[in-house]
Amino acid sequence: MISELTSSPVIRRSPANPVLTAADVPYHATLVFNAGVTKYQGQYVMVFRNDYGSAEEGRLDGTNMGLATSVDGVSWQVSPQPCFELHDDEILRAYDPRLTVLDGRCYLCFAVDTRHGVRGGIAVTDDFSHYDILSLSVPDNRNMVLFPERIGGQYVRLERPFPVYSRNWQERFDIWLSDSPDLRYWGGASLVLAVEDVPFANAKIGPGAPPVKTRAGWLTTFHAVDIDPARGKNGWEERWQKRYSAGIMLLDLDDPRRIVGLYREPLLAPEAPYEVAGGFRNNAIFPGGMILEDDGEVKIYYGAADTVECLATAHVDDLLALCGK
Ligand code: BMA
Repeated sequence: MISELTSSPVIRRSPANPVLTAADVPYHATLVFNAGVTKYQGQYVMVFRNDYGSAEEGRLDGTNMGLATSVDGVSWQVSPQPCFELHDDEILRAYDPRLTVLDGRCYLCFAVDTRHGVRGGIAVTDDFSHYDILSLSVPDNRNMVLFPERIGGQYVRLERPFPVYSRNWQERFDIWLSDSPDLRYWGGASLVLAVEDVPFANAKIGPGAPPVKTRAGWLTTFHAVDIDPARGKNGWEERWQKRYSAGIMLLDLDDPRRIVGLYREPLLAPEAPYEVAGGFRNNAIFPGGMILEDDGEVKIYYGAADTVECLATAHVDDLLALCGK
């Protein structure tokens, strides 16, 4: 069992946390979390997951995604209508958006629950109202994140397939990378980080926010899950035995399949009140957005307790030092 986990001293939670909650959303919203965040056309842009239902009755009815914009990355204005939703006879919902600006266009990666498995999707938009869906992976795959530039001429993504048959029917899942000439056809798959290599995970890991480029490599977050069968009810659900923490690593600039630095302790572990209590699934930290500012400040956006959206900051040099650079 993995016992106590604490956050790195280099990271600071925003005093404004949570920076977005259901109360900020002008339509039916219940759990507002796991957002993708980027800078696009001169402002901060956030696409958040909204699971709507009734907190009082402990009931969820559906999922859509909402759009919010900000001038400072801390206080957000939510658009009047949801901005993205997939639902038909086959597709149950799309969720957990991540945003990457690449060649001036905004790409949205997301997970799709279908009747025949979970798929990872990539769409492109210029206005957050029209989307061109470029690819949907074979099941089961999710937590897709796109790098913000081509590397060696190829588009590159991190992803998290979930092989159960070959992993003894347990959640032992790892982070992979694949590349593409056109964002539609993906191949060259290789393992990047295995769950066994993360001391604060005993179950699965997955990519967090899209990587940011630094002098020492691609800096990127991931989520790490530990399960303790002794844990019981901790949130809405009858049994919630998992804890999600955030980790950080550094990938080689020219060959991002290669890890050049890995912090072997959590960057962020659930500790703040809005992370450990009062939520749908307490003790869940799920990073989905990361912005490197000109002055070296790194903003990390994360869903907390599957209920609200939060922000933490650190200096890029401190994050690189955690990764041994
Ligand atoms: C994962 C995903 C995330 C969620 C997390 C914790 O498997 O479903 O969307 O935040 O579980 O519940």
